Amino acid sequence: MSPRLATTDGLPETVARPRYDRDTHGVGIVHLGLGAFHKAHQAVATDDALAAAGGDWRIAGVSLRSAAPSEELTPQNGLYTLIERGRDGTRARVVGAIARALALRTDRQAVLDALCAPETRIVSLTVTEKGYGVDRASGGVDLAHPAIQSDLAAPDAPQGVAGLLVWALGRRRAAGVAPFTVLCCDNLPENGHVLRGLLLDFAARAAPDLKDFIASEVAFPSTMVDRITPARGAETLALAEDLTGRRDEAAVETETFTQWVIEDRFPTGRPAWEASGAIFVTDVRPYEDMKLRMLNGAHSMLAYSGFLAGHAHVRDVMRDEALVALIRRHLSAAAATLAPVPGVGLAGYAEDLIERFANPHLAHQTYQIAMDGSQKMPQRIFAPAVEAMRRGQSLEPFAFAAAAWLRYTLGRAEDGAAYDLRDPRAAALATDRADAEGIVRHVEAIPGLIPPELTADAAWHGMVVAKLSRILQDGIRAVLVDEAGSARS
Ligand code: CS2
Repeated sequence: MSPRLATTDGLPETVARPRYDRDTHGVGIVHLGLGAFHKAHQAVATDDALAAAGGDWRIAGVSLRSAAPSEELTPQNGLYTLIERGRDGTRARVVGAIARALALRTDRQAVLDALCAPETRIVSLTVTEKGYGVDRASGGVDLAHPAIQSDLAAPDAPQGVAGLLVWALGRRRAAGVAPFTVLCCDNLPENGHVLRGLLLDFAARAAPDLKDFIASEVAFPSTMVDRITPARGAETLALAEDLTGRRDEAAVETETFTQWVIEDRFPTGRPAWEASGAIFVTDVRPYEDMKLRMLNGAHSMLAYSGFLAGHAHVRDVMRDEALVALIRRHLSAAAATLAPVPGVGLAGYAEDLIERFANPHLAHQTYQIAMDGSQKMPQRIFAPAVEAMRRGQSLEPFAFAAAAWLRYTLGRAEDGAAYDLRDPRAAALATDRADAEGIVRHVEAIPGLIPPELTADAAWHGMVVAKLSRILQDGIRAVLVDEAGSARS
């Protein structure tokens, strides 16, 4: 059996490794949400920045729920293998940016100390859309969210994002330590703004004297983050061992493409992420909308319809002609809702997405993307549908995506096999109604999910009902073929 990865000594020449002396760089970032996406994206950019420009910018990674990430990384001194898989081959790289890996459950004091440390100048986050506890309708806290409930009840024993950040900002202020910059890296539109709104509302309820301080002193730059990162499987670990000759419990695999657009507002400094290709701009919104509506919108559409049609992976979807036609239709409809994106040609962006989705080496599950639809559909499908309506453009592609999602929320495949919806609003989505009209009306009545512009529009409603009704009656395959036919004509 190969030795476990714990140092870069003796790695094969073909494996890239940190081009800096890890021990001479201190920690400057606490990252909340130590999952595959962070390890494939921001930690890699930080590794590049450290090599190019140095600085005390290594990362203390924290997982808020599971202890597994820290159990995997700690025996490896924070090192892990990043496997980048493109059409032209597979590369392995050992990343050194993570200095410490902690779990809130088991290393609570160390996490709190790291959040309060004067050396911590940035707290970044990838906790998924549902992790924040934002009420999207009000922009404030979601009082039904378990972490918000527990943090409001016991603000001095914080468990969730809002509680931890507000508590730490309060402690820093009391100790005369400058606040950290808060960098949200999840797929939410205006993600910095959303997180700011959440913290202000949380502070108003739990620590009112901090509200104005947070409003005026803490920076929340927005970012658009992009790298397709499948959930890790046993094959990932086997491949890492093959490529490096080391066992690595923390290996991740991802595509070769990576993109990061960041609003340049870091009063407490930042790593030289531009060394890794990050673009700094004053307004991220056009890039975020492009990515959320085109990449993520097409992803959600293909995940629901592809899963129902029996495709386990995105690469299988890309071998299904009808679905590819629908992805193209979706991408151009989504592109038509966007404001111009500086420096980006949307037709070329769409072609690149088709290439990326078709990557034969990535086992990216449709079931993974299908997770948490209630948290994803608003920004990916409903917001562009509202914009398309304003512009007098066709709503068909968005109505199809909505119908496929609604069919998926029923929790059973066409052969009757049940699957777990994996959605925090699963209970609200569940209905006894089995007819399309009943299902659509039920979901339209859930507060804060489908925008009123859509629910009030008879044409939209009728289109979704008709498409869902046809899927229920004739099956997804028949509808895919029909929709693709009209997409091509
Ligand atoms: C995907 C994203 O799981 C999903 O919902 O659409 O995780 C997607 O792969 C990333 O945003 C790509 O950057």
